[in-house]
Amino acid sequence: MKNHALALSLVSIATLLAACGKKEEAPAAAAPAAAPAVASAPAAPAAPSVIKIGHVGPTSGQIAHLGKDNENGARMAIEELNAKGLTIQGVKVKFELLAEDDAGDPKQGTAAAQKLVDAKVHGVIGHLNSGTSIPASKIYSDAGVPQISPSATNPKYTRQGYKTTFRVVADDVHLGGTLGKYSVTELKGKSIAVIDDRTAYGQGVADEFEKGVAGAGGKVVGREFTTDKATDFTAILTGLKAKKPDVIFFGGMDAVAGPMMRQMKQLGIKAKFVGGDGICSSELPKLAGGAMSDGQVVCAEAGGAEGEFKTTMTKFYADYKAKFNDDVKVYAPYVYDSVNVMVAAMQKADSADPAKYLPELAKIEYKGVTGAIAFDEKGDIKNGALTLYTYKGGKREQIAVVR
Ligand code: ABU
Repeated sequence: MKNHALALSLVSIATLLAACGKKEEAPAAAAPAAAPAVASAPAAPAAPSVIKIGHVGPTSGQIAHLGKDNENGARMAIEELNAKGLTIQGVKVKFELLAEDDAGDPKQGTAAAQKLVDAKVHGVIGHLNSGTSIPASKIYSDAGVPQISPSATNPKYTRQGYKTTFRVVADDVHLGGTLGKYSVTELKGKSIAVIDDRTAYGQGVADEFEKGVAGAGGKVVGREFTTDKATDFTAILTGLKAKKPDVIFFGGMDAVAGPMMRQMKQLGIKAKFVGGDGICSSELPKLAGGAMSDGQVVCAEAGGAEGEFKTTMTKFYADYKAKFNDDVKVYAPYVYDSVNVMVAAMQKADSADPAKYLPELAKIEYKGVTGAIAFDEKGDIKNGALTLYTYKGGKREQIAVVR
C-alpha cells in the first residue's frame, strides 16, 4: 500500500514535469517525498545551474609555467562559455572551474583527483603529466567522471580499459617513433644518444624514440638517465661525449632540457638536440640561456593545425597573448578544446550528468581551434597530428605538420 502510494506520487510528478515540458529526472530526486499531492510536490531541478569542471596541472614546481599555461587555456574556455549563456534542459547554466595543482607529482595527482571527485565535479580536464594522469584516471573511472587529458602522451593512459579516459593529442608511440625515424632519415644521425628523466613520459617517449631509430636503420650509441629535478648533467654528458653523438634525444621536460643544453655547450657538444612535446615550448630558449644555436633543436608538439585550423590556432595564440600578456607555452589551445569538447557533449546529451553525456563524448565529432576532434574506442584522438619545430633567433619555428 505504501509502495503503491509512492508509485502514484512518482507518476504524478512525472506527469507534472511532462506538462511543464521538462524531462523526467531520476527517481532518486523524488522518491523521498511522501506527499501524494501533485500541487505540493517540489519541482525537481532539471539541470544543475552550476556545472563544475575540474582542471589539474602542475602550477607549482619546475614546470609551473606549463601548468599555468594549461590552466589559462581552461580559464579562457570557461569564461567564453559563460559569456554565451548556455542552457541545459532549459535552465541557464554557469560553468565553474575548480583548478587544482598536482606539482607534476603522482601522489599529489591522486590527492587532487580525489578532491575533485569529492567536490562532485561533472568532468575533469587534465592532468598535464602522464605520471599524474595515469594514476588519477582510476579515481575518475571509479567515480564515473569523464577525464580528458590535453597533454599526457604515455600510451598507457588510454590503454587501461577505462571508459572515462580521453586524450586530445597523439601518444608517445607516434611522437617518439616519428622523431626516431626523423633523426635518421632527415637529420642524418649516424651516432645517436638517448637520455631520459625516468618519468612515465620521459622514459616512455625515449623507448619509442629508440624503436623509431632502429626501425629506420639507425644506431643508438648510448643511453643515460637523469631525473625530472636534476640540474647537473656533467657526468652523463661527459660519458656520452666520448661516443661522439651527432644527435642527442632527451625524454623529459623543458625545465631540465634548458640547463642540459647549457652544459652541452660548456662541454663543447654540438650535437642536434631532439625531444618530444615536453621540451617543445616557447620557454625553451629562455631556459637554455642562449646555449641553443639556430636549428640545433628539433622537437614535436603532439598535435597540429592544418588547413582551416591554421587560422583558428593563430587566432587562439593572439587572443591568449592579449588576455594573459604571455605566449602560449605548448598546450593551452588543447586544454581550451578539451573543455569545449566536454561541454559540447553535455549539450548533445542535454545533461551534465556524467552517465548521460559520457556516451555523447565517446562518439562526438567536434571542430576545435586545434583541429577536428573525435575519439577512437580507447579514448584517443583519431588521426592525431604532430607538429615538428625547430628554434631560430630564440623563437619556435614550425617545420611541418605530420600524421
Ligand atoms: N607529453 C609531455 C608532457 C606531459 C606528459 O606526458 O607527461
